Order: sequence, then structure tokens, then C-alpha cells
Amino acid sequence: MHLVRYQSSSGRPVVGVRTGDSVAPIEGVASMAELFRLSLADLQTAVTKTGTAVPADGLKWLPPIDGRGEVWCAGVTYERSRGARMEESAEQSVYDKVYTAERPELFQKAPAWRVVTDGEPVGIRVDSGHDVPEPELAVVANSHGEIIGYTVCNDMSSRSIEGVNPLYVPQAKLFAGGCALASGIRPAWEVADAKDLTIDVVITRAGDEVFTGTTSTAKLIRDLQELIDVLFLPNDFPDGVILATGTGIVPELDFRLEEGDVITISIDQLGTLTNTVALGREPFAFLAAQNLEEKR
Ligand code: DO4
Ligand code: MG
Repeated sequence: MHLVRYQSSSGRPVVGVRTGDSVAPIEGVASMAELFRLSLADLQTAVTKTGTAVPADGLKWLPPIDGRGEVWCAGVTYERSRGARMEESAEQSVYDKVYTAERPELFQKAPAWRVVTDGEPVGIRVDSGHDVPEPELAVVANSHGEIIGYTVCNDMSSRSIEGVNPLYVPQAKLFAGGCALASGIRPAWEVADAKDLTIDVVITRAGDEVFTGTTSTAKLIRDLQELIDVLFLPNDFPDGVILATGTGIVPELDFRLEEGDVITISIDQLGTLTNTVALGREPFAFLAAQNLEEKR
């Protein structure tokens, strides 16, 4: 089962449960924010009260986050990420230190309205030149700080901008189309061990595979609930938060994304996220133009 958002025939967003090939609206729930305000126990009850199911095929999926929801990221949580940052950066020691530090690296990635989902484009900056996807397990926490589910995140990143100076991380990480989430959230009670999931990525260019990578969340050095607790210590998340937990897959330095590349990230038990790379901010004008009340 996945918690999803999709467009009704009138264009309004609907929150529902996708099971197999069909989707059923959750009764009395108008937004993901409403679901994310429930306790885990109340959410388990809410998802059992659904209306008439419709075929999933052909529906327009919306990102599984809305309202005041935010996406955050943890960084340098896999040995591979520490090594790749040290290779690309003029300031190696900061990455080495944060990997083992008590305080994790956490940064805000996107408010809900900037998030793209499966089938929409992901972005690279016109002033970058060296860009990669970051395939990551994303943890969904409700407004009470409880982990309620998991999904797939692509933390699109500019290696060239971050490589010059770690203080440029916000510019390397937050830009139009930089944050993609799979369209469905797998409830936490259906995932036996989130620290034992295989993550795969395939990148194709004009139909040819140009990069493949794989890792396991078993290699993630941080505890998931501890990461959420650090986020909630100084912050309220009144409509919940989705935390991407860092990448364990970084291509070698000679690989860089190009416009038109197709990135497919799969996480065992959670699902798949597929996006095509677009250059610059114009392809993402639809995000700024959307009517938050009616469209997303
Ligand atoms: O330190 C920069 C961010 C690293 C990151 O996003 C990751 O490890 O996934
Ligand atoms: Mg990352």
C-alpha cells in the first residue's frame, strides 16, 4: 500500500491509498498535511476508511507532500559520500569530520511547492556544469516526530558548485527541479527494516545506459529516528517533514548529467522514481505558477 496524491478529473488534488492497480480516496481527508498531523495510530485507522477505488493507470500523480510540508536532507551519511566529497572538494576535512560527528549534517532542501514527482523533469543549473543525482531513502515524519513511512528521493546536486567551497552547499542543492520524490509513501508498518533496503539507480542517455549504481541502507551510519529527533529539537513541522537520508551512490568524477538524461531510482519495497533532466529554471515555471489551493 502507498499513500498518494493525484489529480481528480476536475483538477483538484485527492489524497488516497494505492494498492496494486487501483487507488481509493481516503474519506474526510483533503491533504497530505492533514494525514501528517495524525498520530501513527490514528493514521493506521484513517487509511482503512476509503471511498470508491478507481484504476491507477492514467492518473496524474502529485508529489506526496503539500501545505507547510518541507523536505530536508542529511549529508555524508555513507562512506561513499564522504569519499566522493573529499575527492571533489577544496576543503576535505569538513566532510571527514561530519561523517563521524555527533551532530549530523542537515539542510533544508525544498518547501512542498518546489517538489517534483515521478514523470516530471528534474533540474540542473545553467551555471553548474557538473551535476549528479543523489538516490536516497526518504523518511516521512508526522507533526509529532513519529516515522510514519518511507519514500524515494533524488537530491539533485551540483558537484562543481559545492566543490569550490562547502559554504556554497545551499546553491549546490536548492534550485528549480532539484528535489524529486516518488509519488507514493510506503507506510512504516509495512516495512520490516528500513535499514536493510537495496537502492539502485540507472541513468540512460538517448536510450543507452551511461551509469548504474547500487547500495544498501545497511551502509547508512545514522539511526533514522535520531535524525528525525535532531530535526525536531529546534523546529515545529506542523504539516510533517520528509527527510532524505543521504546518498551512498556517487558516480566517478568523470560522469556528469546532461539535459535529456533519464534517471530511474528504485528502492526495494518502496518503489521507483523516474525523471528526465531539464536545464535551467524555465522548465519548472509550472511549479511557481500552480494554484496551491486547486492544483497541488
Ligand atoms: O555535504 C553535502 C551534502 C551531501 C549529501 O547530500 C549526501 O551525502 O547525500
Ligand atoms: Mg544528498
